Amino acid sequence: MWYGRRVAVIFPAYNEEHNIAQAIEDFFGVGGGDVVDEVIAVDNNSRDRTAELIKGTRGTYVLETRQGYGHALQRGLAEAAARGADLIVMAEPDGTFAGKDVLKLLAFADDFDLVLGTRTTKELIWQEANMGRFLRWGNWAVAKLLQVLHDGPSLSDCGCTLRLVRVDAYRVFADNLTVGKSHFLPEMVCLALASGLRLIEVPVNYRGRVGESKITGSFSTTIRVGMSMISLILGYWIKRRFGLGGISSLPLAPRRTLHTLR
Ligand SMILES: Nc1nc2c(ncn2[C@@H]2O[C@H](COP(=O)(O)OP(=O)(O)OP(=O)(O)O)[C@@H](O)[C@H]2O)c(=O)[nH]1
Ligand SMILES: [Mg+2]
Repeated sequence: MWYGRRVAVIFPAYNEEHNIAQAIEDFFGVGGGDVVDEVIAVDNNSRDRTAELIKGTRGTYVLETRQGYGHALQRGLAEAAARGADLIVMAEPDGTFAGKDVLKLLAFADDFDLVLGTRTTKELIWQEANMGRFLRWGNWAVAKLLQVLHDGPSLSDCGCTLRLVRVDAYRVFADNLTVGKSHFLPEMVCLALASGLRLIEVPVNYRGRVGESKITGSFSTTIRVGMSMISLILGYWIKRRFGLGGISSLPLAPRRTLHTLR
């Protein structure tokens, strides 16, 4: 619990046997163990021991058969909301994120609807991390495109899974999420900005991966995902500009007034 609000962590997991159990424990242990109420691990048709290992922990096992990072995360979000979470933290179980950084996201959860991690802060990129110059500036450039075209706050990372969304904010755009593949993250941001939600980025640690990489470990996959993100961002810009696809008609989240400030 975080000041009376239920916190759920969701992990998309595809063949993550090397670190899934440790990650579940790490995130349950945040803040001494009283902060995270539930860790939901979404098994995405893993062919290794991921399912068996999740079931051996106090985490919640969910199977998503539609293959893809976006499908796994969409399922995790829906599951967490249905199970009564107030604050949902998205993360990865591959050792790249530190459970303790959840506290940084929670620190902003009162004032913002979405709190996005950024992995591009030089001092927090660990030596073993897969965040060389190309990936770092590539993530930054795509994030800047999103920021400028969608009138966002300062953004410096388009691909950081570690983020928090308030469940009331998630419900505003949940039905409009469409991306099931690896370019899912910017869609959430485009929809949140179109809905007038409040976003902020906070720097998080980015460590070396445990187990085999599935997305940014390969140069060609990275380029493909980057291109998909750019066309998604441009597509949403066109939809907003010309009021297509129901984007301009998303229900606007209520703006904060003095009365809603705590
Ligand atoms: N690529 C991929 N990842 C999936 C899928 N389903 C779930 N995932 C999970 O999504 C997360 C992202 O994949 P990663 O391989 O970590 O990709 P990345 O974070 O870009 O890069 P590295 O962490 O450096 O390998 C991991 O937690 C995967 O287990 C899927 O169908 N494809
Ligand atoms: Mg990863």
